[in-house]
Amino acid sequence: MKKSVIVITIALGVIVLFAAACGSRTNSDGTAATGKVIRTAPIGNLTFTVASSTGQLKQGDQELTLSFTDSAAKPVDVGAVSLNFHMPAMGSMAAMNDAVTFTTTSTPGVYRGKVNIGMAGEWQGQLAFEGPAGKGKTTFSVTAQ
Ligand SMILES: [Cu+2]
Repeated sequence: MKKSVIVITIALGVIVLFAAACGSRTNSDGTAATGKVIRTAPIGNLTFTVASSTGQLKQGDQELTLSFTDSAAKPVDVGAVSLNFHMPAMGSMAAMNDAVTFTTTSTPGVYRGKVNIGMAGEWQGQLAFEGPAGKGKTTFSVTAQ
């Protein structure tokens, strides 16, 4: 009797561990879960989406997901991407530029990014791509918390 209770407890523990491992793997490779949307807008005839686990840009180090999709919401490989967060000079404060460092994921058209946002406030995202889908460029505003 005691033995079977222990076996069931261990089995449940293993299931929980597997579920946790699956969840984190899906998130870190960026294929299925791209997180919560920070900003999505058209770029050329595609749509870009910047997302993170919180859905908000924040001051400091963070990870973002950037994806490009067509009108059917299918990811599109756009080749090389760049995203710079720019804040114009204000009074005695010099202009700031915090560029995102991107890596590709197993899904073409979905990129993982790392950025260190220097301060809270209003930033201008300067986004561009160049590659198999041609060239695209846009800017968008976003407030860092
Ligand atoms: Cu500033």
